Amino acid sequence: MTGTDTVAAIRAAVAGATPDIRAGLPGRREQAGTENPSGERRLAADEYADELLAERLGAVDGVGTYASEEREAVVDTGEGYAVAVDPLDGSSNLKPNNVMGTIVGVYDADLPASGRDLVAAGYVLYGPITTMAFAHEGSVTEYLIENGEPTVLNGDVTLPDDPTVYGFGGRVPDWPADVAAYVDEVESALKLRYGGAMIGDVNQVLTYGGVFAYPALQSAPEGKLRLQFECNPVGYVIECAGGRSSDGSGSVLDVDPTALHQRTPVYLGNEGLIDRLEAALD
Ligand code: FDP
Ligand code: ZN
Repeated sequence: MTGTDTVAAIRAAVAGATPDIRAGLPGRREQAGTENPSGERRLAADEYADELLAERLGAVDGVGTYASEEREAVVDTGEGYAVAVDPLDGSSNLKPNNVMGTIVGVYDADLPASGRDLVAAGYVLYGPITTMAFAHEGSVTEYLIENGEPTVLNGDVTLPDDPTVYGFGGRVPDWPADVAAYVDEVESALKLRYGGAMIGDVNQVLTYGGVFAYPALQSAPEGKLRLQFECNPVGYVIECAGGRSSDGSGSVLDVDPTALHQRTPVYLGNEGLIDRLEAALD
């Protein structure tokens, strides 16, 4: 198998798992009674999606490592790429029946790896319909997924030139003053759209243009979102779609990987908005 074949097989495996992930949600909205490696309480649905994806992705020829936000350590699955997965992003949205996602990063390196080692990345959005944005070889394709089968909706997704939305996580009083000042500045031109699931909020930015952030907080200087499983893969998608990612000072893809579950502040969106953000945080 070539690298491209493996990436296609990973994409197909993720798409193929989505009907099973969706079907498993209704009975798994309660707490599992356990915590993930980041100290967050897990839902039964988080564990279920993780087990399912470990099985499906671990079986793909050319996948050598499976890692997940829900597991302390990586799983050795053979020879090949390392896949890093957030099985159910935004799972606190399951109780109120709001959107959630699945994120996958395909690294050609041992984990924790740099975002520059990604060869592909993508995410599934479980909304009124199931869609997937998948970045490979510099471009982003959007798919509709029905019965686990992807069909192309847009073969070259790019951020619109005229951005209209923004969404920032964390409590406003917990934002550093420079983040609050930046939001004051952009909210005169952009509409607030925040749903509390990274993938839902980022996909609005990909669709309408704008800026998503889970910033550094006063109480948590590293923010909340995880580099390997969330920030790198989604930053890669946004950059391949012509946007920018940042940790506040430069591309998220350049953040030094130090630990599998490390967190980083993350800012994603149209180039001009991220340039202004970095200037504001200077
Ligand atoms: P969740 O805790 O529901 O899994 O993955 C972390 C995440 O969701 C992101 O999807 C989301 O952007 C963020 O946390 C939301 O955090 P807040 O509740 O602090 O806004
Ligand atoms: Zn997540």
